[in-house]
Amino acid sequence: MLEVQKQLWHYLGRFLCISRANMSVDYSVRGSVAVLEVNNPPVNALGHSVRHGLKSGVEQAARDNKVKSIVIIGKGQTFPAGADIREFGKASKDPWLVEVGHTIEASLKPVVAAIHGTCLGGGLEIALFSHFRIAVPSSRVGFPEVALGLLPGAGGTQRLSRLTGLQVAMEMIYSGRHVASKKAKEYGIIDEIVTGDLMTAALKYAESVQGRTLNERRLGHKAVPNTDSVEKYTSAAMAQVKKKYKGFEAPVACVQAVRASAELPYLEGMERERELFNHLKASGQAWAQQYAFFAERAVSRWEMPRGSYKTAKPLPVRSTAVVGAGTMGSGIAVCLLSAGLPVYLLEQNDKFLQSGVKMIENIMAGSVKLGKVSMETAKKAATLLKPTLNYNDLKDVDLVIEAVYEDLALKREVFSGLDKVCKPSVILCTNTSTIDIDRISTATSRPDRVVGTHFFAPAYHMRLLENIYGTKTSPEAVATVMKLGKTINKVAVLVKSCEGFLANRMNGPFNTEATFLVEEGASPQEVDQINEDFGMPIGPFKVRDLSGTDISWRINREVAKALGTTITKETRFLGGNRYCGLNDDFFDKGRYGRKTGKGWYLYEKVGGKIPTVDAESEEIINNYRQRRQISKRKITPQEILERQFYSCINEGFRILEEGICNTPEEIDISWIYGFSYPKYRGGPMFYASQIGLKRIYERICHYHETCPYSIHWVPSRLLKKLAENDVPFSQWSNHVAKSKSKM
Ligand code: 3H9
Repeated sequence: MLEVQKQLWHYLGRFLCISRANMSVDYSVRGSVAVLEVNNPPVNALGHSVRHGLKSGVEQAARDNKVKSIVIIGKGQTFPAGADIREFGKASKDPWLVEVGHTIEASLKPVVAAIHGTCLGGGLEIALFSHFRIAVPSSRVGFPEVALGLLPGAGGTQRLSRLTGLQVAMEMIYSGRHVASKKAKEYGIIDEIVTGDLMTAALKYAESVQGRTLNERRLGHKAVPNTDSVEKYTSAAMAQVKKKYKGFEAPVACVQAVRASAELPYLEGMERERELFNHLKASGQAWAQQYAFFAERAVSRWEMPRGSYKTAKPLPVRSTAVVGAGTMGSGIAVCLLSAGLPVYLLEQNDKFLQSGVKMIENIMAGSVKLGKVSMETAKKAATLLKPTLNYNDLKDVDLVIEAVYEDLALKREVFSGLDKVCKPSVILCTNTSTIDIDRISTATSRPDRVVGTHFFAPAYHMRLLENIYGTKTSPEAVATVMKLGKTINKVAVLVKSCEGFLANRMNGPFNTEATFLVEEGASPQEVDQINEDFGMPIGPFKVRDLSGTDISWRINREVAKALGTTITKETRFLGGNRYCGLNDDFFDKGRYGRKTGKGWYLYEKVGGKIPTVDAESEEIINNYRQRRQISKRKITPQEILERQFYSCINEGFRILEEGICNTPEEIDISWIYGFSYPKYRGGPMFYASQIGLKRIYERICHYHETCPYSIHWVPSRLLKKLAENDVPFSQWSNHVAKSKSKM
């Protein structure tokens, strides 16, 4: 059979003048134009065989007298979207991308890059080595390497500035921004935007440039414009990098590399780019960011005991409803509306409803102002929003998201109301952040249709969507909300229902330890600063002031109620676990956080954002310690970091052990998109693998001994096993699967 295929290919190739330099680039001659069609699905990444195919294709075209010009084009959905990231970390194989590029640039026959889809990274570098670039209107170009902890390493930093000038090149490269064809043409990156069939347009364009002198088309020969402003552009770019990408190494190196394009001759600039690229490539940050790239894609391959992404089909969602127009409900409505979905917004009275509508309008207006949403989308959203006080209006919608207060009785009442009016195929979602899905779903006659969709505040901004299945939730319901995540531009992670689910459950010990550390002697500002230096956007006490000390106060009372006890000024243990009532003292003084102008910090006004340290806050903490005869001790930054992050890592291993999720990737992505954990550290589980599980396990055992009354320090069995057997990170999931099957 294989032999027959080979023969067929041989004859077909001779007939159509098609050959395959290798399996990844199809070479054909159409009239006087050689066409190099990159064929490496899904994104035509420039792996070794593509690089080899492109180089040998250009060389073959050079030898063929019939050929007068060359087209490089991508087969399938896109022009090459970059180097093959999976090859990073392996021994590199010749030809490397720069060599391929210089072969293209040196070609005496004009080379035209014909762009569609996403022409990114190494793909854009190949286009910039070509003499001409044409693109269809829907295509986008850019250098996203920075998101992988890298910089464009095949001449991108030296060549883009020669076309666009320094300012645009610096900004495009340090931000990784994708640019649509129209803008790319304005910048001079694209020569012509073509419509209709790209291949036909490319052949026509390639014929039109035959015989053209190519020297002025070779970017390596061109000078960078406005080099006298290099200092000005560099300092402006560095200021932006410092502000927007604190802690990330790659954006700084991106600016340095583009600067070199203005200060050094082309080949020396290429050398500088190489040096900086190699430095980044070997760094822990690049490793972590590339891990995060694949982890983000891996979490979409969800699995639950009764089904998986392979077998379950999502139901179509054409219309939606949100129940509850408070802060979360309004934020969720914005997400749905921005994706073009009609939304019924249901409230119990007109006052709450109007306040929700106003909130949605304000969020939309703010997003337009920040350039996050187009005016067109905002106008369309306004027409898609249908405020209502009537449950019956929800009878035909495909999906409902409940976002009322975190109160089980109220949620059950809402679900029972929905059960009465909604059509049989509806998917009923709850935005609960803690309550077991089964306790809510049993209020309906169709628990298989009930699923958790936990958004993170602010819902229109944070990208995590934690989807939660209960014991009865159907794979179809899960598939629908996982797809919904994509539709509304969230990163959806599937978890099994349990108290706190994945993200908040891990956040518990992280936050509890922060309070214990202050109880023992650290100051809130010290703890916040150490967290911020680690890479968290704001420290845990500033976060608490943002959400309100009243929230933690209420949650603690709920916990006590569930345990059949109450919290008093003297409470030091709750359910046998260490308890710290410091937050209660702030609450008792009316210091609820930003909303009252003071909480753990003092703010410039009610609703203010600038925290300062004040005497009253210090007094509350000192009095608290005195009352309990706690003598303040000096706590090292190392201890602060270990106690907060190692306790949450331990909880992460328990979550894996209990089958709440299946992989460490699901945990890491939840922290990156739910709590803005620094991507350059990969996520708490990846971070643990970098520290080494033996060390993590030892320290957890140490804190278990020194803090015996905190259940979160009881070492996870899975962690112990992995640490003792020195299991590499890539194998953790296999061990999770095995330990689950034994449970
Ligand atoms: C670079 O170019 C360095 C050079 O400057 C210098 C070198 C010397 N490699 O995202 P999707 C996989 S660095 C390997 O779901 P979409 C991806 O893992 C690179 N694999 O699709 C997934 O696999 P799976 C610079 C890649 O339509 C599948 O393709 N370029 C690569 O939502 C589909 O991906 C970038 O950083 C790759 N480069 O989005 C671009 N890209 O199905 C990174 C994707 O097994 N890529 N895959 O999970 C993207 O931004 C998006 O994938 C893209 C498509 C927008 C292209």
